[in-house]
Amino acid sequence: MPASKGRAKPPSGSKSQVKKGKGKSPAGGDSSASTNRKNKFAGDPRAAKKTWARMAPGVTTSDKPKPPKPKVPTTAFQRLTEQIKWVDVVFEVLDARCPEASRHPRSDEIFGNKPRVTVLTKADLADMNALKDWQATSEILSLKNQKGKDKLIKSALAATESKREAMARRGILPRPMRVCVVGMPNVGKSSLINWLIGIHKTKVADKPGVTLGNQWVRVHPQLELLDTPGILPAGALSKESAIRLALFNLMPSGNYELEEIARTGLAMVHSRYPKLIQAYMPGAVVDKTPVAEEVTLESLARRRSLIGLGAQPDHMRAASLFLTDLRSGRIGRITLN
Ligand SMILES: Nc1nc2c(ncn2[C@@H]2O[C@H](COP(=O)(O)OP(=O)(O)OP(=O)(O)O)[C@@H](O)[C@H]2O)c(=O)[nH]1
Ligand SMILES: [Mg+2]
Repeated sequence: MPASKGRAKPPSGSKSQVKKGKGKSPAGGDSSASTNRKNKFAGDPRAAKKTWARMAPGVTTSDKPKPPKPKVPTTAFQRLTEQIKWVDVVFEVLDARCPEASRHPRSDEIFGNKPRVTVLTKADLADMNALKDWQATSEILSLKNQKGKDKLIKSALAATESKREAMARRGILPRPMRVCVVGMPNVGKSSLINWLIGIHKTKVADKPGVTLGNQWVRVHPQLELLDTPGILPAGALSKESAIRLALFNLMPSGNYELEEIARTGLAMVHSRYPKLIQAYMPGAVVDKTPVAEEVTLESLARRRSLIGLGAQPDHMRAASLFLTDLRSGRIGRITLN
């Protein structure tokens, strides 16, 4: 029937009214209402302002008191300083191949008066003669063997002794002391925790930036360790420190130019450890200063038959090889202070 067919169809005029949605939606649903409000403000920002003023009588949008901003630490540095307030002692982990460079330039400010135990890892890769000044003030460890565990635990307990005594005096029930493990990326913070407990509880890999969040691990009835992400104070580093961190893989590879770092590193190692370079590149001239002509990435590439396009020595592959050999200890035990 033509008449009923006509009624069933919504009239074209009414359809366009619903779409424009000036008033309440026919169904009164939330989504339509919010759509209508949005539409109302879309063309005229003053309309929205007026509505706010109506909602809070006597208050204009400009006078409306802003809620105080919560003091949430935003930078890694702020998060760390905040965290350290809540622990009893800090393990400051440094790399024994470059202890000075791997210490945070603002470490005294970060740690304040908090008891601190300084731990140098990777002793098996480092030159112990160059670490004489560190022996009295730090624990120098190789996590590749079991030596030094008891001594480290004792140092941590000794550093918290006064705290434990103060708690006992005030009648507070004894609890494990909290230790925050802090250091630059890839120095061996997570490995240190695993080494202490003898199992792989925390994630470890030979690249900077593996630990992304905090993790508590009980390593002794009286000690709980907090594994933390490595902190790289990129803006505050001296050029000398940055070079050492790059050489020993303590900063992300995107932060430096591989070939340039390898070239600088080869010259540094050559001038400080000429005998090691003589063994690494037999026959290379090692007694010229400042840097012997022969000890270059080019000659290393030739010696190792790293030949690239146009039968030319491949400097990039030589740079990569040198860094791998330096970091793994294949060249020898090296410390660049
Ligand atoms: N040879 C040697 N390697 C070590 C030693 N300590 C740690 N490593 C190695 O160093 C690398 C980095 O160790 P991690 O424990 O992941 O370092 P991290 O400080 O936790 O690193 P991020 O979580 O990235 O900050 C791993 O390949 C470890 O095996 C050590 O004493 N000797
Ligand atoms: Mg880690």
